[in-house]
Amino acid sequence: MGRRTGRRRFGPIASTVTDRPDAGKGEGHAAAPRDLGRRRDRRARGGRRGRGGGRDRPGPLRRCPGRPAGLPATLRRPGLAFLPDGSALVTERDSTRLLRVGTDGRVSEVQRITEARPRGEGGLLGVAVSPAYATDAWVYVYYSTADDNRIARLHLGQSPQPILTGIPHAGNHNGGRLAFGPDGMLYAGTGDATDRKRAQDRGDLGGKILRITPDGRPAPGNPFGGSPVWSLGHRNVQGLAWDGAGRMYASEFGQNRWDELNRIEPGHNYGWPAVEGPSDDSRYTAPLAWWGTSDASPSGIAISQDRVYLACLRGTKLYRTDLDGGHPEALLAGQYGRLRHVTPAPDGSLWLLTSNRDGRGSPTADDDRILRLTP
Ligand SMILES: [Ca+2]
Repeated sequence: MGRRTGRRRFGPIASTVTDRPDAGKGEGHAAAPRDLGRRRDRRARGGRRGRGGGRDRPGPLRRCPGRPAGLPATLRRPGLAFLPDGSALVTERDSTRLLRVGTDGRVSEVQRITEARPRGEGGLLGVAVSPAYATDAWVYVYYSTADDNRIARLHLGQSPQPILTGIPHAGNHNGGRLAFGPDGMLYAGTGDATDRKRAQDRGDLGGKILRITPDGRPAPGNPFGGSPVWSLGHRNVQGLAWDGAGRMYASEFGQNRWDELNRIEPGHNYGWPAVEGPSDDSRYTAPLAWWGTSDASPSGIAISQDRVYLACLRGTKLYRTDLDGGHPEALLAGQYGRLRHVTPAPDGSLWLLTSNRDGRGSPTADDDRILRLTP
């Protein structure tokens, strides 16, 4: 990644970057600027850049001895969430299998979500575990049907009960990340379903971050009355995380210019499709950090020890930044191929999902894998 400078003038983009539904191609991009890492203008950040360079920087990630759990090569796995016992639930988009990875690394199939209809980037996507799992045993899944994307909850082994339906669906840009916030509410990242005007329509569930109660109602305190919409102007949100102060972050998979790390505030508009990356338009909230799409293409994100980690698909690396997006570092560059997701485990390790068998990677015999790393 290049050394950070102040605001950079946008360079020209290649001629191939029309808004083909396939071009967002979700996880690949037709063309993108050179390898660039850019931050928003220092003036807007209170000049924190001077804070000591390498001081207090965490070291490189290390592989945990004895693991990671190697999964048998299968399809790509968009979702991962931990159960209270330290085992993990993993979704497989195309097979619609819900898998459980034990603390010993063993993998077992819990069930298939037969209600899900895989197509393009749709299928069985995100998974989240109720914060009250010990008493309510609810597991939440986000999946595509023939008509929509929806959120359902289930008790393991039983049929999913839809709690929010009608999220726009298309071959690409289906969103799909689910996560419980520190407020106990369930957040979902949706995509624009390749109809970009959805993102600016408050009445449309596409291109949004949604916030609902554990039983699927619009959460109290949402910014637009009785709507589940929490923030708008998103293209295809695939990563959600919170820091220790309860601030929310999301990754934004850019069309062909800039991928973004955003801090999410209720009711804020993150610009898509009018703006990609930073802008001076006060209607839109600028990202904390942004990268050229060929450099990053971030999917899942995680926060651990006051650092943000972004799993990058096309960029085949793990970016780590400060909580304000500063001091970006590229970790694991090129080592494991495309990285789909990163999640902190209950034991403090980070679990990464590779995504080299999604038709866009170069899988090795070991792919796809879960990597377990020590921050
Ligand atoms: Ca944006």
